[in-house]
Order: sequence, then C-alpha cells, then structure tokens
Amino acid sequence: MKFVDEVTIQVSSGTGGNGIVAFRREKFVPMGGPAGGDGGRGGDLIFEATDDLTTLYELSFTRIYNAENGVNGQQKNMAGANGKDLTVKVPVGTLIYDLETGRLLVDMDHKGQREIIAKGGRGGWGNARFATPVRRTPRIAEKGEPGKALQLRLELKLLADVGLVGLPNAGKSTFLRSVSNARPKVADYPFTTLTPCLGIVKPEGLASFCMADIPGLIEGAHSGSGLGTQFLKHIERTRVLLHLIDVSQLDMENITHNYDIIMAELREFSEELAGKPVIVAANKMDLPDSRELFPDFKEALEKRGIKVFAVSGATREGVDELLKFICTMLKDLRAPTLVAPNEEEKLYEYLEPFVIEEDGDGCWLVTGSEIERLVAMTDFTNDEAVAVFRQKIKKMGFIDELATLDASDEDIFSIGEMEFEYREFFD
Ligand SMILES: Nc1nc2c(ncn2[C@@H]2O[C@H](COP(=O)(O)OP(=O)(O)OP(=O)(O)O)[C@@H](O)[C@H]2O)c(=O)[nH]1
Ligand SMILES: [Mg+2]
Repeated sequence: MKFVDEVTIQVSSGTGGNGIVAFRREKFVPMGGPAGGDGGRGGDLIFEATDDLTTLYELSFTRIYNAENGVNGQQKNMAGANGKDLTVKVPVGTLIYDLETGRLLVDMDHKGQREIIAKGGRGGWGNARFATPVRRTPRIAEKGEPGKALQLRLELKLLADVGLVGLPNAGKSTFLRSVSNARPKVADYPFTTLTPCLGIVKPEGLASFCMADIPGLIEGAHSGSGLGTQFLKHIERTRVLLHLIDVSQLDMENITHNYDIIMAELREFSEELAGKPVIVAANKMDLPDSRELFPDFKEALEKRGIKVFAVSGATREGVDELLKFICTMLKDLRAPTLVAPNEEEKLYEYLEPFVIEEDGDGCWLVTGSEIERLVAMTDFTNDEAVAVFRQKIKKMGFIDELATLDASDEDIFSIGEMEFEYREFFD
C-alpha cells in the first residue's frame, strides 16, 4: 500500500430540510389550524482518528465527502427526517487545515477522537411553529439552514515518542524490529526503507512507548539527495531522537563525520528538530571493526558532552540498557504541542452577525453567518416570511447600520445568494 501523507478534500455538512406551510383538513372545516412540519436537521461532517489507518492513502481516492441533507417537513405536523452524519476516518496524527486560510483546525492526535468539522444545518420551521394567539393561520415557513462546505488539507504527521535517524544501512529498521512489534523491511542496501513505520516498544517493567523508523538520510538530503528530507516531518512530533550509527563503517581519519552529516541535515531541515534531545547509539557492535573503532568514536563525542550507547540490533547487546535510558528520559519530557485553534476561532463560526463592505460601483457585500443564514432560510416569495425577515434584520441592528452608510437608493446589497436594493430595506 502506498504511503500518502497529504491530501486535499472537499467536505460539507447537510443542509436542513425546509419547513412547510400546511393546514389541518377536517371534515366540514375548510381550513383547520396550521400543521406544516419542520424540516429535519442536516447531517454533521465528523472526523474520527483511528489506529486502523496508517496513511491517508484511502482518502486519496474519494475527494468529496457530503453528509446527508435533512428531509423537508410534511403535512400533519410531521417533521422531516434528520440527515445522516458522515464520519470520515483518518489515521491518528492527522492535522486538518482549512485550505483557504491555511489555519490549523484540529489535530487528530489520539485514538477515538471525534471532531465535528462542519455542523449540519438546522431544519426550517414549519408554519405550525409560527402560530400565535393573534396569528392563527400563519402562511410562513422557514427554509432549511444551508450546510457548510469546506476545502480541507489533511496532513499526516506521525505521532511517536522516539524517532530513529541515521544514514542508510545504519541498522534502523533492524533495531526497530528487535525492540518492537513492527516489521519494517531490512536489507543490505541503502534506502531499503521507503516509508515511515511505527512500532510499539514494551520494555519489561517499564512504560511502553512508540518508535518511528524513517528512510535513511544522506549528505545533501535537505537539497533533495537520496529520498530528501520529506519524511523528517514524521519525526517532528517526537520527543527524543535516537541516532543510530554503524560504527563498523566509521572513517578513522574523521571519526565523527557520519554523526556530523546527520546532525547537519537535521539542522538544515529545522532548528527545532535539531534542538530535540538526541541519544547516540553506536550500532553493529557485534562486528570486530566496530569494537576497534568504538573507543575513539565514544571519546570524540563525549568530549562534546554527548553520551554514547554501544548496541547491536542484531544480537540485542546493550539494547535493554538503552531502552531503559530512553524510558527515564521520556518520563521527564512532555510531548511537543502544536498551536491548537482557539475555541472561539473555530473556522465555521463567524463572530459578527454581519459585516458590510463596499464593493465599488454601487455594490455592497454583506457577510456574516447570522445574516447569511437568515437570508438562506427565508422564502422571499412569501410576504409573511419577508415581514419576519424585516423584523429580524432590524433587531439585529442591520437597518440602523445601513442608515449610516453613504449609499444611494439603487445601490445593490448582496447577502448570500440574494441581492437587495438599498431602498427595499426602508420601504
Ligand atoms: N552485524 C550487524 N548487522 C546489522 C545490524 N543491524 C543491521 N545490520 C545489517 O545492516 C543492513 C542494513 O540494515 P537495516 O536495518 O535495513 O538498515 P536501515 O538503517 O534501516 O537502512 P535504510 O532503511 O536503507 O535506511 C542489513 O543487512 C542488516 O542485516 C547489527 O546490529 N549488526
Ligand atoms: Mg530501514
């Protein structure tokens, strides 16, 4: 299966069903009381984080997700059925961005997390709801509230506690296999690993943690050499980096060269990544060459204040001690948090009831969820509905605001799908 870590999709919640105008029909009563039912609610568009998916591959086939619309109200006060919610499953670690503004909406960072990204539209009220003692036969009903449509960019950034880095062939995948349930491919050639892989490490008697293996880096990775740094984003959210170095391959003349290459590439990618705590593991210690080179290597790094572990992923020598050290370290390190959107900043709500902007040439643009919703839910072919609409925009302060504008009678005001002449508001 292909590893896909970015997709763009279009989603929408369902539109509410329309309320209807209807009257009771009884024998010998030409027109009974109002009995038009409400429209059903539109379905919500929900995202759910699951462990069953490890990439966004599945989502790259279907690009459009629409929750169901509510059904229109019916005679005899019967409400229309609610639209079904639509739940889109994404792997844990998926970040959901609003494509238009680029803003992060939500970080799907734990299993089972459910987020309503677009709330379904409310069903319109049937005329039965508009009856009052003085208005016994209202001929007015609301239309359903429109659903919300959004373009989203989904980005998967794996969530792991520890990220493995190192040159190709350093033994990263072998190491992950030996300490976890993961089974990444291992082979004696560079770039065996082509996509990130996660494993759960369960050291005896200690808290388990998650480790990510990514493709090897080489010198110049930041400018595209090898597989580049495209997979480094998958270790951006780790707490510790475990840098594996094949000690049998070190250059005696420049013993820290291999170590320096990787650290330089990490720095080129981001200071933040390079600034994470790094644990160095001298790997393949079962080989004679390694044992010979190890003392110099260890000394050179320790001079720089870096602690070095000697391990072998193949024989597991030194591995338990290293895991124990990682566990103690993780206990004291909190996971890096991403900037989560403010509660009141949720993209699908505008704060102002309306905003009026001059659009030039005698045109004005009115936006705002409250007024747009009101326009969308009003049946302008119905005089009673129009009268209610007038009352509501007056109450909202819209008429007062209009009066302060330097507009002429024929100026056009666009609100949602409708256009109004300035003077109409004052008729
Ligand atoms: N002797 C010995 N060989 C090892 C050890 N760890 C890995 N190897 C061998 O080194 C080679 C590369 O191992 P991998 O685990 O695929 O290395 P990698 O770092 O994941 O490589 P890429 O995925 O290409 O970046 C394989 O032939 C392994 O069998 C070890 O501890 N000792
Ligand atoms: Mg590998």
